[in-house]
Amino acid sequence: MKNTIRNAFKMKLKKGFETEYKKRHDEIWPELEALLSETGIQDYSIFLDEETLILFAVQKISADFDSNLLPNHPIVKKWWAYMEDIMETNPDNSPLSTSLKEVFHMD
Ligand code: RM4
Repeated sequence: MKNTIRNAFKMKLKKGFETEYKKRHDEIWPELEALLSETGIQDYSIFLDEETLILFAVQKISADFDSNLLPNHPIVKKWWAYMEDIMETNPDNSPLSTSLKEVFHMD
């Protein structure tokens, strides 16, 4: 995919759910994965800092990525409701998320 932008953000896991979080992502719903891909996300990783329970997410998004599309999609809403018990979330079940600024990159 051409014209991609690296996007990074952090989220927060609730204590005691390290194994469960990994398990749910190992078994990610195929329809969610397909949706993320169709929306223009690729090369998406989430890393866990086991000391702070910060989840560090990094992905490539297409330059024309529409950030309004996913939060309003029924599959994403269902996933967020499913994940709500193990992550720090907003009242609408979306994960608490903070954008991160890129300060270095090497290909
Ligand atoms: C995360 C969180 C994100 C989602 C990934 C797949 O735990 O719910 O919003 O993009 O899963």
